[in-house]
Amino acid sequence: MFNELLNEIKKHDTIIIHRHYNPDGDAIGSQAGLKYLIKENFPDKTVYAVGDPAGRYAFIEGCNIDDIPDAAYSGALAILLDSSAKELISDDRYVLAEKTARIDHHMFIGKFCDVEVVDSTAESCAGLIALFAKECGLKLSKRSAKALFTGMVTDSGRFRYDSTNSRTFMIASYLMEQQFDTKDIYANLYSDDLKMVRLRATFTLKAEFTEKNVGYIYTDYEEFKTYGVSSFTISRGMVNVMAEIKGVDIWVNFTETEDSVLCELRSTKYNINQIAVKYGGGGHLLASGATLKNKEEALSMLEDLNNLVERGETV
Ligand SMILES: [Mn+2]
Repeated sequence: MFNELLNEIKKHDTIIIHRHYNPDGDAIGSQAGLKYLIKENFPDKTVYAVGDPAGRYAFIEGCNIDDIPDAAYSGALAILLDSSAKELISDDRYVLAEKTARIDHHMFIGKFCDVEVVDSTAESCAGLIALFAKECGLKLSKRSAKALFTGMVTDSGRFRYDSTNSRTFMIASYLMEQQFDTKDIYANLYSDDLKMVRLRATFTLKAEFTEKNVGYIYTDYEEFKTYGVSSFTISRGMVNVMAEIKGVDIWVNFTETEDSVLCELRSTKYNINQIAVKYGGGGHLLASGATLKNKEEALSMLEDLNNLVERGETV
């Protein structure tokens, strides 16, 4: 599965690594891990990482973004990570590259790179990169392994989400052979500012439930502005205050922005991806997102989720 990718890496002197906007731990861990991996195995190559800032994942070593001119793309290979659609890619200059390759673990929507390594059974993009290193017999350093492990931990919810399988642990074990310190990974990931702890408490109290026990939170634009944080912090950051409530198998967080309603859907057992796709979004079977036009669309989505529970078809 990785031969074509390895050949393209060997063929190009310059490799530019992209990933999605609003990076999560998997996007940054994958980007930093792959950058180290290529640099350490092919020291003569020039490797860049581009995109918007790492935000709360800036603790991952190697997350720094390279400021490069358009000319750097001439004759280069662009590798796009952890992204199911080209609209999600941060820094759209990847189109200037001579060749493009993609490594992803989201549900396959369509091909948009010359070389595609997409495996939606993988818990994380970082896990796929680690597998690439292992299967191609590449040298793996401690810092590369640590970045990739961080990606695996975040995207698998500390090895708890149902995408976690025996291969996940095999790869994690392979990475841990590098004997990096996991304590500071977990300290960085799972301790929070008091402000965020309080924000989560506020959102826990905001949660409501439909007659089918679909959990939902709706934050209108006026209220959103009072929190003084990004829409992403509310939308993605608060959806899981409704996770782990007994009897609640679907939960959704609606966040109004100036011109749309961001929506994050999660479930323990229903395919909420089909609902996200119906509204122009996507993601994974049990975790997806979409951008809606207005509150009416949000209410209509909520009705679709009620119907999904009503039908009782679990994955
Ligand atoms: Mn991911």
